Amino acid sequence: GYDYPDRLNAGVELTDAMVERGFGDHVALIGNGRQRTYKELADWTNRLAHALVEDLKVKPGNRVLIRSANNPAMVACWLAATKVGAVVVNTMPMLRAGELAKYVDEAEISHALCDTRLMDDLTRCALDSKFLKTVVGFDGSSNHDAELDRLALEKSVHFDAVQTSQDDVALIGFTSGSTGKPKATLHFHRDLLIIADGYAREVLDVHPGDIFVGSPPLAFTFGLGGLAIFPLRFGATATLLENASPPNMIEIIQKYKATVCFTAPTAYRAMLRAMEEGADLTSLRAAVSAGETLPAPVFEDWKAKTGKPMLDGIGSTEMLHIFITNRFDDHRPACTGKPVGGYEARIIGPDGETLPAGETGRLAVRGPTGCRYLRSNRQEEYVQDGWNVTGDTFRMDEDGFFHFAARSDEMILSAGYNIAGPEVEAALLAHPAVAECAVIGAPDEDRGMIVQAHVVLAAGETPSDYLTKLLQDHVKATIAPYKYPRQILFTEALPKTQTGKIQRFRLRDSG
Ligand code: 3SK
Repeated sequence: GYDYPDRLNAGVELTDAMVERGFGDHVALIGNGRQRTYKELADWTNRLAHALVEDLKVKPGNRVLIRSANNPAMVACWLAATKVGAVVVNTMPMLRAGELAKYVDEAEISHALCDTRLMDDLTRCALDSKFLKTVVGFDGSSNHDAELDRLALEKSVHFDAVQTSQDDVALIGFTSGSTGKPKATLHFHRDLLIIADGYAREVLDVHPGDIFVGSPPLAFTFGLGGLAIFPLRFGATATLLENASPPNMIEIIQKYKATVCFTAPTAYRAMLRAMEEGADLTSLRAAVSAGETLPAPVFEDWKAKTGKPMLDGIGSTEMLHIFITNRFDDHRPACTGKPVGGYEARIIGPDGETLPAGETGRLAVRGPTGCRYLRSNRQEEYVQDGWNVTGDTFRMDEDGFFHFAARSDEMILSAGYNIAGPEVEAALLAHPAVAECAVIGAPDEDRGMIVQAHVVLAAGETPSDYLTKLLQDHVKATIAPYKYPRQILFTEALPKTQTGKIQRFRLRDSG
């Protein structure tokens, strides 16, 4: 268990408490050309907290939206809002007015803090909103002062944070919508610390010398944990990139000798290519991969080039962060690993019964974090008898390792065969002509469904019947032949969420 005091404010724990613990002079955040120590971060967030309470009249429990790319100012705004007892909704910069309006209505958001470069859509959303009454700009670029910065400027660096209790809601995470409408999930102050004191401490063994880098948006709980909570909880340093393209990440890793990276398999593939061209990424001691399945060749290649395993893990916005993971000393390729300490996992059948090792079924988990949807009609679907029933299909082997098969809605039933789309994807990706791919089931008169692959070709390759046949034969030679894609459609790009997850439902809908 976690022995937190009843009164607990995660914003304070990650700032002022770190200064008290002796990390004041240590660099907490790097981004947009500046570095901030823990003392500077504590002072900054306290001044902002005064402005939120005194000027913007934010009250404990108010829902506060933050709109920004990953940068230190976004982290400071989130921490300040947490200190004043607000419930924060972090959002991605690419959301448009209509999408923002859905979040605002669903979470009844009253205040918004917005990078001034991103004001247009939010202002438009606020014009028609019955909830959102206060929108204020902050300077995310560190180049000029915006309204919130000016309000904060003269304030005291001491702030008596709201004495929230450990199970007051601190954060609303919206699911990324890879299967449709985003859902709001609630997380307590203690949950924000549990993911650090559990996963990050046990699996990553974070220490103050660590330098974090990565691509997931802070608006996605994978990013908030990996790029803000984990480094700040242990006195380490977070580098924040507004544009976390693989070349930018590679540059930062080399410049700061980053030690921990959070990103998805596609970026790791780009890093592997960069290493072949001379990039030195050996400073990375932990390469965490999540969000998409990690193909075995990427895992193997990484291990061969760096001598270290990649840490594949699965989490969910509902559970806040990773709950099953590979470990440095306990891992297997093409495998998600074992539950994080404190979590239990089992595979269940259609009636909720536990399936034996080796059988494929839905993954159910329980542990110190769990799903609480804001709208209760969703709750019973996800939480059954205290177990969180994720939308993923897994198999547990005899040694207790969990193996991903598919999201439950990615299983393709074709002529009586149950085929996991991601397995076909992994086979296709192992062919050098394939840059990216997504496999779905397409309706078919004879077979009910057929396996249909949408393929983005590698540079220099051109679509042809010959290539189609070549890829089909390659899949037949790699996995059981009945799984081969009977239809291959070549495309320039795959539809993705803003967090980079492939939206297979869009391919299904357009079919
Ligand atoms: O596996 C994921 O997609 C995920 C989602 C939310 C938080 C953490 C992770 C790894």
